[in-house]
Amino acid sequence: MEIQDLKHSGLKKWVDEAASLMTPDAVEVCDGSQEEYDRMIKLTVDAGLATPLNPWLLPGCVLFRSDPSDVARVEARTYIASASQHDAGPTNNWIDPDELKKTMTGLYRGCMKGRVMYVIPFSMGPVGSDIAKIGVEITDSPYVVANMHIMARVGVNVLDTLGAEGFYVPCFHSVGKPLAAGEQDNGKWPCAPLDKKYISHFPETREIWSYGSGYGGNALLGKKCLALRIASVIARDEGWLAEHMLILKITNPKGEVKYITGAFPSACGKTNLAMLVPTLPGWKVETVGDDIAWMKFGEDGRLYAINPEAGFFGVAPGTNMDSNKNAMETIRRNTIFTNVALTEDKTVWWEMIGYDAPGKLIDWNGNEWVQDKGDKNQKPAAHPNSRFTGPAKQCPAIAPEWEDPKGVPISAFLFGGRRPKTIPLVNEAKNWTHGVFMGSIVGSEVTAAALDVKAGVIRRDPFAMLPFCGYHMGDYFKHWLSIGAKSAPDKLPKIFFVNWFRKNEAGKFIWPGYGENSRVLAWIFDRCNGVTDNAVETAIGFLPKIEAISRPDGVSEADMREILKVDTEGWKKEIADVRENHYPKFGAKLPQELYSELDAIEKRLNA
Ligand code: GTP
Ligand code: SPV
Ligand code: MN
Repeated sequence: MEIQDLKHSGLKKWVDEAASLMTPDAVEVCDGSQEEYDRMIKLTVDAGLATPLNPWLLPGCVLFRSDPSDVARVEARTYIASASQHDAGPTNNWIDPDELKKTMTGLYRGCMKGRVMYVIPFSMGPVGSDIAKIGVEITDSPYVVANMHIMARVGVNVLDTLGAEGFYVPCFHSVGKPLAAGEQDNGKWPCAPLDKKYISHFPETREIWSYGSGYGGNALLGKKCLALRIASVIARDEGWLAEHMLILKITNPKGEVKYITGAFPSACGKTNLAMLVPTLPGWKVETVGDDIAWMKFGEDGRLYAINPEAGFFGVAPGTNMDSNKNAMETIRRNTIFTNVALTEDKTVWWEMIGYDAPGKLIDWNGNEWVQDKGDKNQKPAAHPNSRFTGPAKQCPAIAPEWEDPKGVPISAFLFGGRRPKTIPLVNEAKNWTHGVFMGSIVGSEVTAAALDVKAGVIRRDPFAMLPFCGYHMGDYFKHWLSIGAKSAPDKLPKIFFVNWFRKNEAGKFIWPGYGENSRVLAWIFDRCNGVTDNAVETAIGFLPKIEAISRPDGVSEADMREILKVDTEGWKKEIADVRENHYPKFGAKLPQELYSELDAIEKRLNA
């Protein structure tokens, strides 16, 4: 399709203007077809950017290696350019929108020279659903086009739904590497240096401008940029929730069904939990979404969630047949791998894939790599934030209703992070406000999912939304409180905290996690069903009675007591840190109700 085929006059004008600014060699409107996908992959293979994988073992799969500087989100280069700095809040980077647009217009000028400009109409959420939102991404990266085909609904039916004057979120993306006459990428992943990268959001005008990175959330603009940062602003304005949450369906041995969402920071276990294979007999978990949930109230006063995405952009390392069989089966075909290692028979390998590296590999940097288990300091063959992009419909555990436009009714929200100490395996909030308080203080060890934050240290990541909230986090807490006031307490999801990552003195995980997490989900399920004799009320909320969660192999009763107790001293430190370092950041925007919760928990801990 070409520009003149666009029926939406605003869209046509916007594309025309972008083309004259960015001066590509050609402009192409994407139709979302298989032919188009195959052509994008062929282009990247011909440019030396992609390696087709073994068609017998991994049909339709391909491997990309990115530039070593372009391997994850760049939080320090991510901007919320609201008209007023105050509206971006203390946790977002801000630049005056006019100034930022001026700078970026300078960068965009001529940036697509030697390349094709692709115009990608996409829908986040089933096409035509009331909850879905349409975006149009302009990009010069065929890698982005192919990934968007998997992660969103792309193509002509989106344009039909948009019609002649529908609303869409305009998204600019360029890798920021124009080509001189005759120049080709020639095997080198195109991107711009760090100080030229910008991942910018204009919340009032609902625009996204991204420049200089080709990786993940920096470049696939439907995901974090639209479905979280811009959508969180729209959700605030319209009274719904756009959250960094997985959505799962759980069925108990009696055949009763509940839906649960969970917010954990990046690389803290959402994909794994969403696809969990229960070790508890008779229980079943199915997947609705693994990263983002949009939730609106139904007429019955319950919150209904949809997964706005159509694929999984999942962390590869650690994924194996034991930890996540459903993910492994999803990515057997039609999958894009980025920054994993390549084997001699043209398949993929990564750390903790479940078996030793078969022979000589090519690591994510493109160098020969032979596993040396004696060398504790050997650099990994796959980048820790290497990822797979796989179609959700290929997941054997995908719930049949995953594309239901009205969404699924949510019974519980989980919050959690990586906390080696203090935070118990699971506890339940006393009520909505207490739950919002606990969501607001979530902390987690930083992972490799962002480039520029120091991995390993614990940082507060409220609601797992720290890098993804498009406005002032204090207002976001207030929005959560207001959602709780919109419905009856028994219609609202119950709020739980989980921590799969407690470690013992030797630094080993106490809880085996993965499929064994079903034991915790079963307790949560029962709590949602009104069971009360399985918990005790404590200073921090409801904790399971020791025998209320069955023990997996290798977990002793003493271990169970350790991870299900109230660590009073640890919690006092936690509360002091919130009072001294976390809450003051939000100034007058921090809702008084949350300070009252802080006072109340402190009092209970001191009682
Ligand atoms: P994003 O896609 O970045 O938002 O990450 P995510 O929250 O979906 O995390 P994911 O499920 O991909 O897990 C990230 C890492 O945590 C992987 O290496 C997993 O193997 C590991 N992990 C997931 N669940 C558990 C668990 O229950 N216990 C332990 N110890 N590790 C886990
Ligand atoms: C995350 O970092 O939370 C991700 C990966 O899900 S990315 O799409 O790159 O944001
Ligand atoms: Mn994520």
